[in-house]
Amino acid sequence: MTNLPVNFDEPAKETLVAAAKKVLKNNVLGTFTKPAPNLYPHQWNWDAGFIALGYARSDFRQACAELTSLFRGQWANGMVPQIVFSVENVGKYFPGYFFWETHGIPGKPRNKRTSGITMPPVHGFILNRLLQLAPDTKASRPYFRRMFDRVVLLHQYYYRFRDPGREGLAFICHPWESGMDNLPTWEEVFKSIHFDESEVPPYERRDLDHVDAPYRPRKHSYDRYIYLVNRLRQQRYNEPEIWNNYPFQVQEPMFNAILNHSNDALIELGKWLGRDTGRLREWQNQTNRALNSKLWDESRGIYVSYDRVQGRQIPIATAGGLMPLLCGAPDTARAERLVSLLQSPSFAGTRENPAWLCASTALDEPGFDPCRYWRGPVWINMNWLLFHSLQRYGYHPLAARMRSDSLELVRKFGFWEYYNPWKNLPDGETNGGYGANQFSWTAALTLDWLNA
Ligand code: 2M8
Repeated sequence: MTNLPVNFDEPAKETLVAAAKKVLKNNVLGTFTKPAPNLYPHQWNWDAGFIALGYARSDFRQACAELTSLFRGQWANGMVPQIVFSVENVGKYFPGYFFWETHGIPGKPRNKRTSGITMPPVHGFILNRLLQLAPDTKASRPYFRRMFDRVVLLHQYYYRFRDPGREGLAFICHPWESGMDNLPTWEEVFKSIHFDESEVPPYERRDLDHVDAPYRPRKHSYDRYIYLVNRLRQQRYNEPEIWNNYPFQVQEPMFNAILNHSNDALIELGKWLGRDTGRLREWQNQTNRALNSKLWDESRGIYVSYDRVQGRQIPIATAGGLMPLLCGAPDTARAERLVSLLQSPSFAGTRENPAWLCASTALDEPGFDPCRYWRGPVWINMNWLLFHSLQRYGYHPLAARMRSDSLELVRKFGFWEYYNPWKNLPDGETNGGYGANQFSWTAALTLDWLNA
């Protein structure tokens, strides 16, 4: 593919590929790869999907192993957990396995230590991409057959347990389920969740041992994350009853766009495997319809979250609000509005103050912060998803910019977890990369973009 950043010649590409491979090599722990050396020492759900792509062309076995290993943590009801804990790294991350109190919950695999919530279901389309890159599709067929069944079971979980109104939209029950943990959107939801301090169990953060506080969530948010975990564990993760009395239930556009793009992919995979895809098609139609009828914000021209408990949209513009392009939900008129917003000062900045694509929270949102996790920084996995979204609608030059901005950031600053969206950094600052360094999905998606 053309359109590499300016001055990006072959030797530069080779250097970047070698460095990206080294990141994965240093983070691999046998059958899975941790997201980062110290901050995230276990296996994370959607990270596993992106990371698999980093191995797909050079080590197909490891690519497949990443998903196999994650799905070993799948619960009997189909839920695939946000974290599958590694026994060796006990005590190195908070909240660890014991805090979740999932031990003995019916349906959790007995021999796996997992958290009790889920994450954006990227697995369907990751699997489809792995199939396209498989060195020997015939030999890999049993793997794809097995994984297809597992991913369908996961989708069934969403439509059965997270969509009580049978609308076609799955709700998330914790900011961590969105993968975009610290969006200003969640602060808005938190405003209507009231509790006493005594309902937050004592806890000690570990993230601040590795990353400075201005780059991570504030205590106010963390207290609420922990309050919600406590509610879930007190109610023994007992679905669907638990949802009759639980304060955080949000239908978020990216989560559902990812789910539906995975439906697209499962339909293709199902055809290849000779499976019935009728139910997947129903889900696919229903979810696209519901994204458009319930989550579209006409005044701003973007998709937004819906708080099921308060019964209202949360009008905050985030990169996730552009993501329904991924699953083909918007018609051409809405797609045009999304794309013009993406190119407007809200995401692209101005001539005097230009921005790298794409800020996680829009640059003009009151809750925007260029350094704090998910409040504004650029994330490479979001850019990768937006790249494919834009390609789907034929916006090729803009897709190419999404890719070249990402590669330029990586090349300039290294394989960080997230990046300052402003091209002009404050005086005296030379590093625009934040959070964990040597971050796995940044390396993996760089490799995918470079076809390496
Ligand atoms: C971040 O989330 C974890 C909790 O799941 C954390 O902050 O401790 C998020 O960026 C999430 O999207 C990501 O999957 C995870 C591991 O990279 O880190």
